[in-house]
Amino acid sequence: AQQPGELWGKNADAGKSAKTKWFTEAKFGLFLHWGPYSHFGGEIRGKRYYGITEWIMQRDKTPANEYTQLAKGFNPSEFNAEEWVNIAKAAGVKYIVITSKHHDGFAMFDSKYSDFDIVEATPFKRDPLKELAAACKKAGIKLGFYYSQFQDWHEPNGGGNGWDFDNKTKDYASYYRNKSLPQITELLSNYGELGIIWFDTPGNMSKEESAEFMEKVHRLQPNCLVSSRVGNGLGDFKDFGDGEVPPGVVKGAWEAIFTHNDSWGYSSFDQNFKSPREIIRLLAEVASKGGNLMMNIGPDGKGKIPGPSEQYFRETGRWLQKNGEAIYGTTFSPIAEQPWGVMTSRPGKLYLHVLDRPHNGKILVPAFTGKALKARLLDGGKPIGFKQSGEDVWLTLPASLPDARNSVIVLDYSGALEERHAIP
Ligand code: H79
Repeated sequence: AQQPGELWGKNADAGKSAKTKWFTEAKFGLFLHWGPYSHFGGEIRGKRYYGITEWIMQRDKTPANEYTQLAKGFNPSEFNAEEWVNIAKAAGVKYIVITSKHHDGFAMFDSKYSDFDIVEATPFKRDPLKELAAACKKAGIKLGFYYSQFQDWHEPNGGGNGWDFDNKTKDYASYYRNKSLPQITELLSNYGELGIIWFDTPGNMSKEESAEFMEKVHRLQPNCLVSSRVGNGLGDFKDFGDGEVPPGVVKGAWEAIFTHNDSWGYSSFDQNFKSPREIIRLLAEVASKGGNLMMNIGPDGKGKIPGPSEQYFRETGRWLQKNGEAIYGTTFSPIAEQPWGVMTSRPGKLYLHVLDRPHNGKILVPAFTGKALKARLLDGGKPIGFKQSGEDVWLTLPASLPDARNSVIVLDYSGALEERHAIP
């Protein structure tokens, strides 16, 4: 298990290299899961599946040829890339990662290496990834592609499908050679500059195979980052488990991934969307530990972003408009989490994210080895009274804070803050 303050992996470069700089500064990303499963929305062959809908084929044990037939109903005629990117921009995300091929094996782009793609296998005909790439470029948002490199339930030699095909006799190498690696080449050749190839579930890949995928990406686009789920300890940044935040500070380039409700793909009956309050506080927590939050939305089968997702992401963006200085480009808190909230930092500044105002309005920053110079509310600039004695800084909050979800105080200081991730 990761220890507080520990550096992730041998390949992490502490986020300081030119290559990962944009990523470690970005702090907030948008994940998009979109494919034929979005059209099914949790229901296939007359049966409902609660939980993660992008797994519906596996949960239903739908035969590959039948899934292919049903996928023809996927026709996202209302898709508008600029509309999605507008929402992303308003939400304040700095990058978007979208499924180019999930475990069902369906390519959301025009592929020469499989006819199970959106252009050939559906009435939609357009290449949505082309349109999204153009809209992202225009808006200055980095784009990444999720690609399921091992699992492919459509292919006899792809990983995961044991209901149609025999897992024991599969020739995985031929699947990598004939589909997975060629499609990676297409993605890196036809969609401009990419920020990330986001691999997932490496399954039984060997270290050599994981390395081959990583090298392929870097050969085609040296600046493109690779997620740690390429497998076998490789990758340019670390992803924790789905919906997992590490217990303490982690140094290096990393990401926590969450989905807005309880499914990655669109579900017609999952309304358990995280409120703006939950997103804003999670973002602060993850930033205080030194990472990015990539939060997922599942657009529906018509190509629309669900109303609550749009609304709650836009509201998160309104908070970031006022408080972004305490998130973007910051690094982990040198001082452990406190009863009232968490901290982020940059040279000379400590940002106190007040998540829970104590009734008497007094908050303590302990183990403070610098000299406190000035304190003010980030939103509005109102000065905050403080008193330092030794390593204790006490601040007195006003009776009413600008935002009950998270009000940030900027504490300017001189000197150096020692890292005190565990305070006795
Ligand atoms: O793309 C999203 C997920 O589909 C993918 N990773 C994120 C980013 C993912 N792949 N595997 N898993 C998540 C975990 C799979 C959990 C499972 Fe199950 C438990 C698969 C089979 C048992 C849940 C329950 C899904 C089917 C039954």
